[in-house]
Amino acid sequence: MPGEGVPTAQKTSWATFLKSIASFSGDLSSLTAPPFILSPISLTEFPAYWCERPELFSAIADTNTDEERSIAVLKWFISTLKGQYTSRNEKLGSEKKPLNPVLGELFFGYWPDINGRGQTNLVVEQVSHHPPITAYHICNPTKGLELQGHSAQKTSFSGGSIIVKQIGHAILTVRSPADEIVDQFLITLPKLRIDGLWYGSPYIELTETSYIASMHGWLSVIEYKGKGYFGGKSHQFKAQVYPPSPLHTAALPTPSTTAKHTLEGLWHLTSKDNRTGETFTDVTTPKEEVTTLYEGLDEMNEWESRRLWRWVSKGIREGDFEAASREKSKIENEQRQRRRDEQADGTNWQLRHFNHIDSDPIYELLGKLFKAQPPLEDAYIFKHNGPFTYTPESS
Ligand code: CLR
Repeated sequence: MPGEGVPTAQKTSWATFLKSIASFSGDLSSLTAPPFILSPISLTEFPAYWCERPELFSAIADTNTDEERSIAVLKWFISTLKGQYTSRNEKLGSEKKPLNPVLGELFFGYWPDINGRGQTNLVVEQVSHHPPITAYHICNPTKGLELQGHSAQKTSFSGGSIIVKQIGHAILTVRSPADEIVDQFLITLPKLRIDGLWYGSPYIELTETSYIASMHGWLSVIEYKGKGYFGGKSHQFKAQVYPPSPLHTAALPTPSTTAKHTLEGLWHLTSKDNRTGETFTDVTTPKEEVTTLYEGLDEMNEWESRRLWRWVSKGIREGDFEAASREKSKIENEQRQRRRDEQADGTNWQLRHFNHIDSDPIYELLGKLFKAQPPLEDAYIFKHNGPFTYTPESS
């Protein structure tokens, strides 16, 4: 039934919200949404989804050949999708509108070293507010693994759904114990469709294609399909892994036309290797959520997401939306004042943990493997060399 998931008192405001989305494209974060759809969690927490299966991340380092490594990266990537795209439905009942991070907002976390997998650390910073851009750095120094990326969205409306084009990419670097680069992967991100709006219970379906290109020429092409396609199941994918072309051994190789591996299934449940019939991914087991370094909000730096938004989040969690909106206005006014002060002083906000570059050379090089669109992209590079030890003061 239309509006089924919408509380009676909010039906009108939901209809107004849907109308405003329909006549709008660009930055959804600025639209006012009815209370029932608000999430108490900021987008700066989302990069943690990359590492909720830390043993699959660390397993990338425990491979011997370029081929094995490419498969391990694909397995880890596919296994992150359930967390990235369905966890709000599981935790909050449906997809929700996350808190729109302020410029300079931070999130720090880690996954502990268990059974020799090494500790994995996460640093996130909101590097732009208009448009919203989130940069992240995830590293496991013991295993020589580093994932660096940034995330932004362009939204539009089509056929009753919100279409979200993901802007940004991630680079995964694998280093030897002697600190030499063993491999490097360019990871692009799928397109999202947000369905179920009419019913007031939005959920994400992934569409089109994303890629993982390795420095040695291995290329994974991942296609996404939802309901209404073969078999009618939600959350289907098919990944084909192409070896480097033998004709291009010296220069950057292009993929040969036949795939060496085909992996297929449902990204929120299980998938299998078509050739061997063996299970490829299985995300039906529990995942490991990130641990924040300081549990108590008072111990955190004032720019840390959970501390910065604490009263807004509390209001949303407890259903006190007046308090939530009052506290949100405080944060927004403070931000506006800061920008005015900077303008008056002729200064600029300084990023703390990332440097912006206009064009990412690794994106440019590896993107040629699949004719990346656009051919050039900017990026945010982690400032700190070597493992970064976080303290509330150092942030
Ligand atoms: C952010 C980067 C993560 C994956 C991810 C998952 C869910 C996406 C989110 C990204 C961006 C913001 C997003 C969200 C789902 C809904 C939300 C598109 C891509 C929009 C802004 C809110 C829409 C409001 C409706 C729910 C009504 O790695």
